[in-house]
Amino acid sequence: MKKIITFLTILMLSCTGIFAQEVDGDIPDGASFVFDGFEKGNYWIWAGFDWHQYGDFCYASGANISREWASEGSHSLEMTIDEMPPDAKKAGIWFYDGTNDMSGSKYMVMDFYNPEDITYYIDIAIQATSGWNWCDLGSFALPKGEHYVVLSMEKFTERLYDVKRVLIYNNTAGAYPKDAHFFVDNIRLIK
Ligand SMILES: [Ca+2]
Repeated sequence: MKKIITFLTILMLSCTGIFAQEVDGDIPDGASFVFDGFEKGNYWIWAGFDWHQYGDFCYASGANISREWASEGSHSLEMTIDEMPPDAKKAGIWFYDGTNDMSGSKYMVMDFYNPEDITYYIDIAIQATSGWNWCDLGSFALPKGEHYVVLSMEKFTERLYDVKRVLIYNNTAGAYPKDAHFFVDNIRLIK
C-alpha cells in the first residue's frame, strides 16, 4: 500500500509541470528493440475503481488488445475512458507491471493514435528498482491523428537494470466524448 501512495504522490506532483515534449521529432540512431507491440498478448491493466480512494483521477475503463489500428503488426493497445463529470480534473492511468532489464536503453519510442476531436495530455513514466523509484520520462500533448513520441531515458541509466512498471497517464481535464479512447503500439527501446 505504501508503494501505491508514494507513487500517487509523485504522480500528482509531476503533473503540475508543463507539457514540454514535442511529438513526431527525430528518432535517434541506434539499435531498436520492441518492448511491447501487443502481438503476443496483453500485459497491461488500467487503474480502476479501487484507485478512486486516492483521488479524482481514475476514469480509465479498459486496456484492450485491438485490431482497429496498429503501427506494428496487426494489434495495438486500446485505452478506454469512462464518461467523466464536467468538473473532473484527470482522466486515467494504464500500466504494465513486470520485471524488465532495460540496461543500456537511451530512448523509449511509442506510437499513438488519437481518433478523437480532442487533444490528450499524456505523461509517460517508469518505476524502477525494489524502491519503485519514480522516473518521469516526459509529458506531451497528443493531438488527433497518428503521432509518435521519443522519450529520453538517460537520466535514469543506473535504475534501468530493474524496471518494475511502465505507465501511461492521461492527464486531460474537461469534457470527453462518451467512451473516449486512444491507442498505443510499437513501444520500443533504442540502445
Ligand atoms: Ca502491434
